[in-house]
Amino acid sequence: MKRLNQGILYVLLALITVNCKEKSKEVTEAVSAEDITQPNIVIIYTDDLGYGDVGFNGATQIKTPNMDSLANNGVRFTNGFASSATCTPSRYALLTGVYPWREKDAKILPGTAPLIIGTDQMTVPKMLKSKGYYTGIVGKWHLGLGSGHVNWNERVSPGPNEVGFDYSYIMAATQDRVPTVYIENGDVVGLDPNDPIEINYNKNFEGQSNGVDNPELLKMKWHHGHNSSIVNGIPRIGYMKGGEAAKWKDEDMADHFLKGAQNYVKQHKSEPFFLYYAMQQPHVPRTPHPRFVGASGLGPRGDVIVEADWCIGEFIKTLEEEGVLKNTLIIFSSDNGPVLNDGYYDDAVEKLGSHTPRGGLRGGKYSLFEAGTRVPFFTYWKGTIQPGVSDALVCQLDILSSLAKFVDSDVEANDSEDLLDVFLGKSNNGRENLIIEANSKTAYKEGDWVMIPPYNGPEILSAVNIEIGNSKDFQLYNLKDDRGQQNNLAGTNQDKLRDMVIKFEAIRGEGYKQETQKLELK
Ligand code: NG6
Ligand code: CA
Repeated sequence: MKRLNQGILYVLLALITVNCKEKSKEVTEAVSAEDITQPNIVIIYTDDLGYGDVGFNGATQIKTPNMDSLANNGVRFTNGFASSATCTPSRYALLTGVYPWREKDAKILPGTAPLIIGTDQMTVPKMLKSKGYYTGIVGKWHLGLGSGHVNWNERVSPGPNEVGFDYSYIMAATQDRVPTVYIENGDVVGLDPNDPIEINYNKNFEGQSNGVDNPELLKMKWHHGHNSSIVNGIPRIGYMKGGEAAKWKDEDMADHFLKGAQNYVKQHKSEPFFLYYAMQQPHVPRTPHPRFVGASGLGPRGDVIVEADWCIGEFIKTLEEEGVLKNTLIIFSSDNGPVLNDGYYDDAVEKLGSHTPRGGLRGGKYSLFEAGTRVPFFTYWKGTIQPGVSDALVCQLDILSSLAKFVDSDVEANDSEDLLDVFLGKSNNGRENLIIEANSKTAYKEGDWVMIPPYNGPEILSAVNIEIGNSKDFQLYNLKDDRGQQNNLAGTNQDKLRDMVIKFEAIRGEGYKQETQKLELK
């Protein structure tokens, strides 16, 4: 009996030893494999850049050599989509992998809006963080901060750091909205405690100048909206008092965010990192650094696109100099389509010449037509991704699931599809369908077809002069023969229309009916 026990003990000991050896083998393997299989990930995201604004999609008047070089040496997507035709909903979908129409607050937010991503929600940075990545954002946030009333003079929270980012250096909302300050990990940068910040989106503070009563103080004139507090001679949306020392200088913003992105790479090059570099160009107010004034011949809108292209070139140089370019997957896109006059007189319309920000598509920012959501889109990974052009249907919504696959995470998401092979240029099997959103209204895309249900409201958003897609009738377009959406086939192709409506309703659910006028087919 004793002998038997001893025997069992020996067997057990032997098993434990083998097991331990295997474990330690696993660990060493994992560490060395990690070095190879955990490439850095960078998302470069522009603001209001149109499909046709870039050389790689055919622009000739605005020169974008740095973006072109990446796009032409990576996979350039001709059918790449933002989830929405405006900023907040697109960014919500990009980071959470959830369709923005599922979140009622995913609408263009004021600078005082609370955070709309739940701190318990899955996000791209949260998922990557769980796989050992250091995660950071530099640039535009516009997803709300705090949980109600924000005191800008204390740490502002929850924000990016509470939804997965280890590091954040952001502007709260947009360049045209107060507060006009940078916020690093929740703290306003350079704030003088003796000059506290107060923000109000409804009412000005006593004795403060504003865009309506003080035209003499303006160096940029407002066209519509944008007539509240004046900061740096530019009238903004919302009122702000105090915080003088912390206010950003608009012309330096591009350099400032670039430096932030470069420093982030330098500081984290020795660990797997994720960076969301959310650039502010060419959103209004367009304030190129003096180095870029006149660079495009198209006025400030063209100039800031040239400036953004330069920033991207400098950023890539940093990746190269720091020795991480070959180990970094880059995803480039824009949050929504183009707009010319978005509230300021800045010559965007007058100096447009023959440049076509829409690139032959219909509509623009705010629109359910193609130009609202079909945006510049490419992936680049030096030495790994084979150059190519893909017409697969891909959406920024898919980045979460695709990156989850990339880093071997078991995060599952409903709306976000794993298109990793498509993003890496190994497959052309994109999405079967996609729901796009503009101003809380939605449309359905499948293959070459797009179906827009009937919606109330003006056909043209007159202030910005963009066709937004409203019609009292169903619209059905076949983009293969009709890229510019000129021939509505709803009347003549009822079978296709019916099929599209049924599939749309199956995904969209009942909710959208509140937005539509009538959905009964004739
Ligand atoms: C609109 C602004 C527009 C822009 C947009 C947000 C007015 C009249 N217009 O409300 O200028 O700021 O919001 O753009 O105020 S986005 O790209 O961030 O969605
Ligand atoms: Ca935008």
